Amino acid sequence: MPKPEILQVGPYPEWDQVPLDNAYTMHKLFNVAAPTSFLIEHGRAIRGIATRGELGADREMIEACPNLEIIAVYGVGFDAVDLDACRERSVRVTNTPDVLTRDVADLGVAMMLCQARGMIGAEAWVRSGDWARKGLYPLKQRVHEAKAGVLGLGRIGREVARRLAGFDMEVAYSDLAPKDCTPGWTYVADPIDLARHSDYLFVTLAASEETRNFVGREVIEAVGPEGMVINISRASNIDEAALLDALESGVLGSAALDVFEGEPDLNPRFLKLDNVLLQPHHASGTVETRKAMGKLVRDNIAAHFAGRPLLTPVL
Ligand code: 8YV
Repeated sequence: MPKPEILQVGPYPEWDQVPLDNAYTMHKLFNVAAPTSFLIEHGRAIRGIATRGELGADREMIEACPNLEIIAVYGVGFDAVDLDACRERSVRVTNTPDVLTRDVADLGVAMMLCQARGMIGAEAWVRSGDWARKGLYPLKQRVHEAKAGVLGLGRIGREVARRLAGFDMEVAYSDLAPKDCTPGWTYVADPIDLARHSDYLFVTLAASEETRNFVGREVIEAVGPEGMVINISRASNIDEAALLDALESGVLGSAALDVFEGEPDLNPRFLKLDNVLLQPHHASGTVETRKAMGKLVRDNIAAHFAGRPLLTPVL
């Protein structure tokens, strides 16, 4: 039996690449100089696409593979996969929920602490000799007993909220409706009210076309000059131009961001700001979690080609 042919959109760690290369004919699109002509030549043979959360698979790619059966996403977010194109062709889609939830929440909270306490600047203060030369480092912002808002109480939002409660913060959240949750977490229906109420606003919305720019100018301004916005979801959930304007003018105090429009080439305006903490879309980036994500991608693909039920289907 010939091995199924799979289009691989981005690189994976070796511990996933080796078993994938053994089980399938992997076409590594990221190593191809002319992807369009490559797809014209090989598209008909492709039965699966293995991609990453931020890379997805657009309509053009899906249409270039008329015999496509499955798209396996290495990531919980599938907003970059054209689900309509998949539905039209009965293409199955899987993602990697749950295994990354706690790492993403950990990084979100770490980003808040790092930014609030000015840890990056404090490190530079030590290394540059400013500590010895100038003395005490400027005082920073307290986290415990502050008000935290969680926008989107899904899997990741819940884990963020649990951690924030552990830091003795007051927790409020916004979602489409009140959720069954830990007593003491306050539901605030209107995101602008939530932002107004929050010293630290976490964006943990599952991204889709409906959530594009959900955190707009009004929400950002409501967080205010003393407040912080933390984004560990997708850049598209925030109006990035409004965020930059607010950070530059001081209308918003600070931000801690793991995701950017057009990443990894982020808007250079971010690089000039010292009130923003920048991370390279790394919230799920631990060895343990990435191994679990890779295994789930491989297990879903294997289940599909063996005719077994998918482990974590989206479609
Ligand atoms: C990954 C992600 O960083 O889960 C997601 O949706 O975007 C991330 O966990 C990414 O898919 C790895 O490339």
